[in-house]
Parts: sequence; C-alpha cells; structure tokens
Amino acid sequence: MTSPAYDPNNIFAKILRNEIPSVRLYEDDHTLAFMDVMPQSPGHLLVIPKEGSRNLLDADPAVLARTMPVVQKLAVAAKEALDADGILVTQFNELTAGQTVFHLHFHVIPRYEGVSLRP
Ligand code: DGP
Repeated sequence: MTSPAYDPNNIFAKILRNEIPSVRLYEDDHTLAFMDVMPQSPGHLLVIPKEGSRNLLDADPAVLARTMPVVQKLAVAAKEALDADGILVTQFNELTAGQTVFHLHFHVIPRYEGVSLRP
C-alpha cells in the first residue's frame, strides 16, 4: 500500500519551527533532539532530522547517515548522565507499526534494571 506524502504540519515539524514548545537537548544544522512529552522511562528523548520525511521508508539515506551518529552520541550521553543500565532505540514506520507522529524520529529510551517501560 502506498503511504501518504509527508505533511509539513505534523507536530515535530511545528517543534522544529518553534511553533510549539519543546525541551531541546541538542541541535545542529541537520538534527534536533528533545524530550518526549510522554516518556516511557525517565530521560526518554527523541532525535529527528530537520529534513522532512514521513519515516524511515521515505528518508534520504544521506539524512540517515547524518542522523545516526547523533542518535549514538545522545544514547551514550543519556546512559552516562542518567546512570542507565541500557538504552533502547526504537523507531516506528506507519500507523500499523505504531507510528503516531509522521516525521522521522528515533526514540532513545534509558532502561533500568528491574524497571518496566511505561505504556
Ligand atoms: P511514535 O510516532 O509512536 O514513534 O511516537 C511519537 C512520540 O512523540 C510519542 O512517544 C509521544 C511524542 N510526542 C507526541 N506529541 C509530542 C509533542 O507535542 N511534544 C513532544 N516533545 N513529544 C511528543
């Protein structure tokens, strides 16, 4: 099935344009990271490329190549800063797969021994 086109009025595009507030953690020319408003564990953050794509399926590989080092950098930083036992990185593509915001994003979720994720 064909996916809809990228919608520049999605929530994360509005965060990028500062039209709605967010707690920003990191920004460079191509990438933004901010706290997830519905954290599944303490420190749950999101990394997004500034270039608009709906998800991984329509993303430019060059954008992915710039984004993943930031995901890695923030995963390492979160693990150290929050003394997490591990870091879960997740990413969903299309509604059926659990995607709710249709701007490519990577969840960086600190995990703690014996602590379940919030639903
Ligand atoms: P998903 O599309 O299922 O991979 O998850 C989208 C995530 O975005 C979800 O964990 C909640 C988060 N989220 C939704 N709306 C906002 C918002 O307005 N601000 C922030 N910071 N996060 C949001």
